[in-house]
Amino acid sequence: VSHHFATWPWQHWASERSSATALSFGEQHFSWAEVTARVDEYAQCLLEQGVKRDQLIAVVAPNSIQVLWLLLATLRVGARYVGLNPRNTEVELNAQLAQLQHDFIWYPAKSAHPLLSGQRLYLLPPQNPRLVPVTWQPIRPATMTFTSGSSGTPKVAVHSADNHLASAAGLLAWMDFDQDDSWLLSLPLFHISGLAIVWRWLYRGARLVVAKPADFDRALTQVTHASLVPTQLQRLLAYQQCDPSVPLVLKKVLLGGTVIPASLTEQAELSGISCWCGYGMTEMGSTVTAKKADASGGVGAVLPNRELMLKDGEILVRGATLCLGYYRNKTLFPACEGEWFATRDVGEWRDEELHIIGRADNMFISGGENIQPEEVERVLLAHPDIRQAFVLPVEDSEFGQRPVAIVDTSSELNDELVNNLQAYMAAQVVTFKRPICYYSLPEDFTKSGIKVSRKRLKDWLISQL
Ligand code: 4YB
Repeated sequence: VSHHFATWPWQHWASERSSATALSFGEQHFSWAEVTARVDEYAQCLLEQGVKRDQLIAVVAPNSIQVLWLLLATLRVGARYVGLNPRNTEVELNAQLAQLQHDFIWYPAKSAHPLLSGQRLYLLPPQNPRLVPVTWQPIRPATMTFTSGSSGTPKVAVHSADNHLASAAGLLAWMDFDQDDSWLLSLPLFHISGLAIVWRWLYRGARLVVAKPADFDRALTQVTHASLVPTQLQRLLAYQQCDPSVPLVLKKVLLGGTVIPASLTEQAELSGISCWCGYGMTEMGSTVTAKKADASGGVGAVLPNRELMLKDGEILVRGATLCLGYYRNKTLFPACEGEWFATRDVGEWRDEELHIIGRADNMFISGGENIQPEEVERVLLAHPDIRQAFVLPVEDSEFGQRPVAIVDTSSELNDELVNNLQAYMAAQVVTFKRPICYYSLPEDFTKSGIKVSRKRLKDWLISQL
């Protein structure tokens, strides 16, 4: 067993450390006793609107304190939480909701999508202060999370509180996070990386910081811990450089979700931020392998409560953090055929450390030669002017497919920079792997959620040809 909670974690901490600060939101602070009282109030409010155990509450919203209360209250009444990305189009959201067959929906009053299906929930003060008791049963389904679904339609991974707590326990066995430390809710609660922050907070009984969007950059300098995708860390370092007088409380960041350039973690360490590199996925409740950042491009070793093996190069995983299954048509389906979950990632062990080669689905063939786009992207990312890089195939009558690059650069992508990039690549990679042309990454890709979707990039690229 990876945890010792005989009740909801916030109630556990309310009895152990009742007046310790559990949660901060701007100038507002809540002790564990206050968090517990607030969760019970929101839980009562859900019950009064007809929410029952095992029902599904869909939440379409960016992070906010309300979404956090809603998540905790949903767990409290034995219902299930699923977050959807509010930046998705209405068509995408309705397709996702149809797949979920949710019972209730919540979105903020000022939502861009006020017409979504389902019985709408309201967060109002409860009429009746008495709470119908529900017992803490950590093996039951608690959250559902859409996978990033790089190929095909996204699936919905179902996790129990035990799965999430096993994930938190394993990571925190390696990465220090003390009870008086604070972790910023720095990634969305509709993604596994955001949910994992909440469960680490609950596991440790530490402090969670929720920031208003306008305060996010400042909040990031004032917490001790944050989970970031590499582009967020890049932005933080740029922000620090603009105003070095802002003192940095931040001491540890957990990075993940995509390739983590060593040049980035080296720069962060110079600002006194200790970086942890992780490799993980939705199905495994976030991080699977991790290490303290160093000069190698690997993703470290396997954390406690997870197992990992390679089969013909593919990474297979299992353990206490693996989801209960996928949810479809109100039914739970197994996430894997055998005991192991096949990630579709290709990896390799070098000196006791896992290295990610790339996703099997991303590989393409040019003139009979295999190109793993991530390999080319890693070289591009090492160029000082490149912040983000994607290599995608375009149809070609002679070669079948050829690689093109879509890059986010720190200065304008003009002819001079393109020539410079071409010369740089010519010195680094074999001819057939060199991008035949360079496109500038459109801005709306960088600000829409946690990672850039290759499927969307491909559609955009086709529209440019
Ligand atoms: C990688 C990769 C890597 C994932 N190199 N490809 O709490 C955390 O672990 C966390 C902290 C900061 C930022 C993100 C996280 C995550 O959870 C990331 C989990 C995630 O990205 N899940 S996902 O389902 O959306 O995508 C999983 C896929 O992402 C993997 O199968 C890999 O293909 C890729 N990926 N980490 C290279 N370090």
